[in-house]
Amino acid sequence: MKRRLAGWPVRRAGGWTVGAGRLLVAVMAAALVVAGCRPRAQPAAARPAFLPTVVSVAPAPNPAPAGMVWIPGGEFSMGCADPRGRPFGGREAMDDARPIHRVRVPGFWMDETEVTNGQFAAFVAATGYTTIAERAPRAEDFPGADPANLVAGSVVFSPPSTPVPLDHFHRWWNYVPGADWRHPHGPGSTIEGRDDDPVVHVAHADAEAYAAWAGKRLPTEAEWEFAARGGLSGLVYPWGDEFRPRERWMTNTWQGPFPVRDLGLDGFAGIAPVRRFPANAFGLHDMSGNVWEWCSDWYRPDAYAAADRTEDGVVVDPQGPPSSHDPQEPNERKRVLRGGSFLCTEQYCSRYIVGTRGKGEISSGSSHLGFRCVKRP
Ligand SMILES: [Ca+2]
Repeated sequence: MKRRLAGWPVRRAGGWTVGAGRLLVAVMAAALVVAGCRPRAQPAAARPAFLPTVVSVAPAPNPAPAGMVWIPGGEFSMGCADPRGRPFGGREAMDDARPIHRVRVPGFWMDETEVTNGQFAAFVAATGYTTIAERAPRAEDFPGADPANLVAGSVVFSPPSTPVPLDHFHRWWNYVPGADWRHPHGPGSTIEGRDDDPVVHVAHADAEAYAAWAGKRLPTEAEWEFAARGGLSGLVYPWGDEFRPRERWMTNTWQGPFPVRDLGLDGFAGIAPVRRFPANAFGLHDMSGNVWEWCSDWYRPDAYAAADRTEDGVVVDPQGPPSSHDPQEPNERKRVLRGGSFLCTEQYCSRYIVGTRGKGEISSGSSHLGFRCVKRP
């Protein structure tokens, strides 16, 4: 619960105004064939750390659960090369996404889209579930906290009116009492008419509760990246190497001066309903941008180096490290986030790049964090 209040600027309900509209927003193409598997074609490029992805050709089990697509499993190179210097590569080295290493995952079904408000509403209607953002923080969990701050709420993107230094996210995020999945911008805001928007303001336990109700679970980080890469190897995005192939917008991110004004040139200033951008080769939408997605793994920056490997150097079906550690905030327990959000921009955070990693304190939701689920046969 610590992150929910500690250190956050708090904007009182009366001080929040909802803006107009959706404010917030191969190396080797060689014929490597192993039993039951085939490689996907790769563009010729020098990516020495990436080996071809090998996708299982075993038939998908039937029938597929509603709204899910079969991810055939296989073996791939997981991780991200330093993106700095590339167009839209951003300013961070992404050290926590290395070493690039070989990973094998079995086949699974994955939600075609992020879980929507409509789907989450069905879960709440069936179970009476109350999300963490809707519960008042307990005084015993926050010793020394001002009781006036022990109010239910969540973290909301709150753009400043004038440019600010990009030195700390507190300049554009506020803890807003009354913000939750039904009121994504705070009191007075609504999700009416937005059933197809991804649900946000869900903490990790909220996402797990939904998944359990649906007979599913959250993806491991390895499952998520294998699925996002769509059988390709080492490419920058789930669809290829160009951010806008043939000038087409492929993902919902931020355009304009961050964090002051989102121009929405991709069609959306803020969250987009699901399925508004092309699916990747596995049929998955929004694996880059729109909202961040919870994974099941604990976050550690050294997780890839520490993972157990077979004699041939493959990490098999990794579940993540046994505990969390983020040197930047060592007292907080964090799980992995993937995919970036509508706030991503090369000016600040370029985690729309596939293979990059995010992290989130487990009891905190925010206005750009959602999830999708997976299921094995
Ligand atoms: Ca956008």
